[in-house]
Amino acid sequence: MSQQPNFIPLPDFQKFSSEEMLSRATSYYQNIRRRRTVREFSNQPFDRRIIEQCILAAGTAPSGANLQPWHFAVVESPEIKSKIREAAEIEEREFYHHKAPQEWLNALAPLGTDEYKPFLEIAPYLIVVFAKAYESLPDGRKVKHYYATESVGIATGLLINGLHDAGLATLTHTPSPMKFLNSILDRPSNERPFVLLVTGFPADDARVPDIARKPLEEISTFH
Ligand code: IYR
Repeated sequence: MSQQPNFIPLPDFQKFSSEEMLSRATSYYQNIRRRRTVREFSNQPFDRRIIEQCILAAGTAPSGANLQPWHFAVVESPEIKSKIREAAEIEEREFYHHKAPQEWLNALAPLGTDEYKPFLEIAPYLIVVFAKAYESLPDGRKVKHYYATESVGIATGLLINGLHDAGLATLTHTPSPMKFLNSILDRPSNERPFVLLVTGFPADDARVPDIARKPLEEISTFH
């Protein structure tokens, strides 16, 4: 038996004048263009409620059949951060010295990345985003999640945007493979690590690669 839909009037939609819309869109762009992926973090702590609000924001993302196929594991414990660093560096050593084809290493060269991941211990929080391919019900049945990867990607975008807007820097880190995160964080097998978001203030002397974003003409067509 499928459930009947239940509709309510659209709540809280805001309408603005045309000028205000343009001004808001411009401000949004001017703010988000300041976001840079940072690899040099300060250990300065900050209020955990900031992360909680950003996770709530991420949880508003559209998702396949509204099944909300995400889990956000927030790591603050120095012991767990050390375990994650150790496991990630094992994978990364393998990647940089054996697995990565030269073409991939060439593509990464402008970013100056390597197998050392001190930020995994320095930054105050690591947010591990998991994607759930299905939900396991208590009776053992499985509920399939549709478009789980796309949905979690959108939620992660909202999360990154929220953290940036709150005045924090992030690094989207994907040690590969990162199944070790399930065992370290004791997450069930229906959850697949999607991305690890290193979150904190940039180090005072943080530097970022001198790279640019593509212009509007290159990333869009209007039909
Ligand atoms: N996971 C590795 C390699 C890496 C891959 C991509 I694609 C990047 O944009 C950056 C790094 C690492 O974190 O160093």
